[in-house]
Amino acid sequence: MELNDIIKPENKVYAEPKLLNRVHMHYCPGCSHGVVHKLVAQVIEEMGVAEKTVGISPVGCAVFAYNYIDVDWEEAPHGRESIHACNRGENIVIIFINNAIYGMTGGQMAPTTLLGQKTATCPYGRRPDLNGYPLAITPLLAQLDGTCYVTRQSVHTAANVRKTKAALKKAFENSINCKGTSVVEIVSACNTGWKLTPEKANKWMEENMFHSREGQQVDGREYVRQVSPGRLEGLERWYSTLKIRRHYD
Ligand SMILES: Cc1ncc(C[n+]2csc(CCOP(=O)(O)OP(=O)(O)O)c2C)c(N)n1
Ligand code: SF4
Repeated sequence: MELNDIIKPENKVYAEPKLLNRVHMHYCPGCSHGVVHKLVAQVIEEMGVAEKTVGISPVGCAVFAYNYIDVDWEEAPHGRESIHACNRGENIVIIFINNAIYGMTGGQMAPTTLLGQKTATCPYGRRPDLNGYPLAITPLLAQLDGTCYVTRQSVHTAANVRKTKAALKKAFENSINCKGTSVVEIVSACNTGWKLTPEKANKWMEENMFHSREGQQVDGREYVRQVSPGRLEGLERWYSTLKIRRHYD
C-alpha cells in the first residue's frame, strides 16, 4: 500500500482547525493554555460563528491569544470587571484558566493559590492567617443571577479534552441564545510556575485541585442556573427602557 492510498478524505480522523493560525505558541511545553486555544478554535469553527465572534484576551500568559485564533479581538486587563459582567448577565463566555498561580509574572501567589502551596511570594506555603484563603471563584460566580452555566473542567487527558470541548460548545450556544453569562473554569497546570515536570504537574493537579470545597469531584461539575421566564421578561422591559432612552438621546 502506498502512502497516497491512505491519505484520503474518508480516512481523516483529525484536522487542524483552520482558525488556529500557523504560528509558534509562546507557551511552555506542558502548559494547558495551548490545548484550550485549540478547543476554542475548533468550537467556533464547527459552530460557524467566526464572523460573529469577538475574543477578549487577558493580561496573563494568554495575553497573545489574539495571535493564535483568527477572529476579531480586543485586549482587556484581567479579572477586574468579570464579576460585574456575570452579575449583569452579559451574553459572553468567560474561559477561566485556573492554574493556582500567577504564571506570566514568575509564579507569585494568586487569589486561587491553595493553602500550603509554595509560590515565589509564599515560599513556605500559603497561610490563611498571613495570606488569606483561596478564592473559590467558580462556586462564587454560580451564585450570581446573571450566570446561566458555570462548570469546572480540565484538559489533561483525552477524555477531559472532549468534555471541555462539549462544555465550551454549550457555553457559546448560551451566548448565541442570550441566556446570560457562561463561565468555563479549566483547572490547568502551570508546570513552570509550580517547578514540576509536565507529567508531575498533571499528577499534582489531580491530587490537589480536583476536589471542590464541598468535597465534590471537580471534573465535569456543573452549576447550572435556569433563567426564569420572569427574569427574561424583566430583561425585555429593561431593553425597552434602554430603547426609549436612546430615542431621547
Ligand atoms: C492589578 C494588577 N497587578 C499586577 C499585575 C501584573 N500582572 C500581569 S500578568 C499577571 C499574572 C497573571 O496571572 P493569571 O491571570 O493567573 O494568568 P497566568 O499567567 O497564570 O496564565 C500579573 C500579576 C497586573 N496586570 N494588574
Ligand atoms: S508560565 Fe505557566 S501558565 Fe505561563 S505558559 Fe508557562 S506553564 Fe503556561
